[in-house]
Parts: sequence; C-alpha cells; structure tokens
Amino acid sequence: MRTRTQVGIVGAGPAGLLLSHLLALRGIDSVLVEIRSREYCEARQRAGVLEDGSVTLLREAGLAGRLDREGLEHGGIYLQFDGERRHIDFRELTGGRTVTVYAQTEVVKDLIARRLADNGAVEFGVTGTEVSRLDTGQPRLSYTDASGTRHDVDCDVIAGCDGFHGICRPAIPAGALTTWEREYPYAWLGILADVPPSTDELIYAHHQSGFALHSLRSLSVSRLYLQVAPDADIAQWPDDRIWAELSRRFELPGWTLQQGPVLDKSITPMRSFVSAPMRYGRLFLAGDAAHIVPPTGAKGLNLALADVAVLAPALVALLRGDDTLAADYSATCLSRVWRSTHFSWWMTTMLHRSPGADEMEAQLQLSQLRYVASSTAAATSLAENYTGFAIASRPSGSA
Ligand code: RFL
Ligand code: PHB
Repeated sequence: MRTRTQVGIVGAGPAGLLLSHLLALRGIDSVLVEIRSREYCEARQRAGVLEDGSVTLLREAGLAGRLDREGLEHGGIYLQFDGERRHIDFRELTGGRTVTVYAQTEVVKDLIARRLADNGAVEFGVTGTEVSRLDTGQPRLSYTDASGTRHDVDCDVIAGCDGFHGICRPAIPAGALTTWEREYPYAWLGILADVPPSTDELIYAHHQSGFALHSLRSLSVSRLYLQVAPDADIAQWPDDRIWAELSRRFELPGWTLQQGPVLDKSITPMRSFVSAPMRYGRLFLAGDAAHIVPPTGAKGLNLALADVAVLAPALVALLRGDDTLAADYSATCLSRVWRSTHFSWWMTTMLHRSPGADEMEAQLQLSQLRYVASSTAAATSLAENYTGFAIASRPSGSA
C-alpha cells in the first residue's frame, strides 16, 4: 500500500514518541512505526532520572500531569567511599536545580497514551522496516504491519529514533559517518524490588568489589544496580546472592539495606558511542540511534529528549523550505552529547573497579572522590552536569 506523510519516524522509545507529539503540536503529521508491541515498550525497565530541563520540556509539551503528581524531586545524591556516605547538595551548589525520579516506563506510557488520544499514527509490532531514497527530497519508509500488509510511505523527512541496534544508522553509507566507541570491561546487573527504598537520595557506591547504585521508582519500589563482569550469567545471580552483594557494597554502621521480592532482573553492557553527523540528507538520527552513554551519569534518556526538542522546530522550518535550523541540528545536539559523554565516562571510571586494576587506580579514584566531596568547585561541576544544562544551546563548535 502506498501512502504519504510529512515525517516518518522509526522507533517508539522516548525520542520517537516525543518527536511525533512535538510535531503534532506544530501541525505536522507523522507516521511512527515500532517493531515491538505496546506492552513491551511500556514495560521495558530502563532509566529513572529526569534532568531539570527534561521536566520543563515535558511540562511545556503538556505531558507532565502524572509526572508532576508522581515524580519524586531529588536535590542531591550520595557518594559512598572510604566507608562514608557524603551528600552532594545539588540545590545549594547550582542555585536550586534538582532532578526528578520518574521511570522511563512511565514517560513512555504517558507519551503513548497521549499520541493515541490525539489519533496519532503509531503502528506497533511492525516487521521489515526499511528506509530508502534518503538523499532525495522524498525519502521512503517501508514496513509490514501487524496484519501482514506491506506499506511504502513517501515522506518529506525520516527520523531514525530506533535505538542503538536499529536500522536507520546502518542505512547511512559508511563513509558518511564518523564514529567513536568505548566498551567498558564491566556490566550492570539491575533489579527492581518490591521494597521501600532504604535511602532518601540515590547512593553511588565505590567499593573494592565494584560499583553499586541504590535508586528507586517510588516510595514503595526500589531499583538497585551492581557492577558485574561483562560476560556475567544471570543464572549465576540468584536473588539471595544479589542482596548479599548489595548489602556488602553499601555497608555502613547503623544502616541496613531493606530487602524484598525481586520483580525484574537484567544485565546491561556498558558502552560509550557517538556517531556524527546526526543527519544524512533527509534522514535525521536522534537518541540512542546516534549515541550511547554508560548509565552512571543518568544521561541517555535526557539526551534522547533533548535531541528531539531541537529536531522538532528544525523540521517545521525545513518543511516550510528553510534549512537553517536543520543544517545546525547535528552540531547543536553533538555539543550537548559530548558533554554528557564526558560526564558519563568520568562518573563511570571514577566509580567502577576495572578487572585487573592495581591499587594505584583505586587510590586515584579515591582521591578524586574525596576532592569532589570536599571541594565546592569540584562538587559544583558534578552537580551542574548531573542536573543538566539548558536544552538547545547553540553549538559551541562544529562536528
Ligand atoms: P530506545 O528507548 O531504545 O527506543 C528505540 C525504539 O526503536 C525500536 N526499534 C525499531 N522500530 C521499528 N523498526 C525497527 N527496525 C526498530 N529497531 C528498533 C525499539 O524497539 C525501541 O522501542 O531509544 P531512545 O528513544 O533514543 O531512548 C533512549 C533511552 O531509552 C536510553 O538512552 C536510556 O534508557 C538510557 N538509560 C538512562 N538514561 C537516563 O537518562 N537516565 C537514567 O537513569 C538511565 N538509566 C538507561 C538507564 C539505560 C539502561 N539500559 C537498560 C540500557 C539504565 C539502564 C539499565
Ligand atoms: C535508575 O533509576 O534506573 C538509574 C538512576 C541513576 C543512574 C542510572 C539509572 O545513574
């Protein structure tokens, strides 16, 4: 079946869904296709922390009803090392900036509900997604819908919001992209547990056995992560072993980690990846399709939202015949992407134990942690990066 739309969007993650909504607010129609089911997208356990700017963006887009009711505002984090837990006070260090704990599952549920309520074209469970004719003025998005009908959609523009393993980035001729990549020699084992958090703020713990993170999803559900080997087998991590290891890494006199039923368990590899430019002809990449950060800085979801906040107005102008903002899109986003890539790498390497690392590395990490916890300048740098910078800053360089 041959149809047409203004913007074809691949992927119903936070980037694709928010882009289709922001375009709809500006009167631009889109067709969004997603390989997974709606239920799968809504249940996929991932990020939990929204920057100040992400909350403002969702609020301004009319999407923050539940976020404002249920999101948990946090004014800092704890860094645990040397047998102590030190508070980094974001509000004090940044003149009042905070982050909000609101799970990616909830952001995605809110976005899907809104797109469907607004009669947006969102197709779940598609197969055989292809993008073609990218360097013409009329790129094509092709897919087979859940009932088996093949569609060829002629578009003015295609947005590749299909994550790191999607098909859009590989559709760009290899010579047109430069990529940078770093794999880390460890992974995160994450659990969702039906137990109230044992802490009032997130705890990032440096431990000789490896990193651990105590986060949360609500006042009754906790989210915890443990550094494990990159090839760790989840079958080797029964719940009691996970709790014992978490308790050891967070151990502090007079404090107990509350345990409860494990609702979800998974292992995530850690990678930094950037590809540039984020545009090829009439194809624009956004979110994890163009860049990946290790989760230690809580940046991936925020970068995905920031990309499409820049992309939406650029596409509106492009569709009116003005390419100026679209020409700036990649450089504008990459300036933020590289800042977050550096911050995530810095947090990751400061807090994790590399296999085979010697005592020198541990001492260097501890020295850095002591500096961050005791110097206002160093703590301010962490706080302003963690809470995030204003969205859509002008590019400071070109990439
Ligand atoms: P997504 O969410 O991966 O969505 C891409 C969508 O594209 C679909 N897709 C296709 N659809 C059609 N045809 C095809 N051929 C397709 N191929 C793929 C996929 O099914 C999917 O639905 O990318 P997006 O929208 O760019 O969003 C990025 C974020 O999901 C990601 O950066 C964050 O989850 C990263 N992240 C975190 N980010 C934060 O900002 N704060 C955090 O606290 C945080 N914690 C995390 C994280 C990621 C984690 N994992 C599991 C990687 C914690 C973890 C453990
Ligand atoms: C989470 O709550 O899932 C989370 C929080 C902070 C991070 C990463 C993940 O740095």
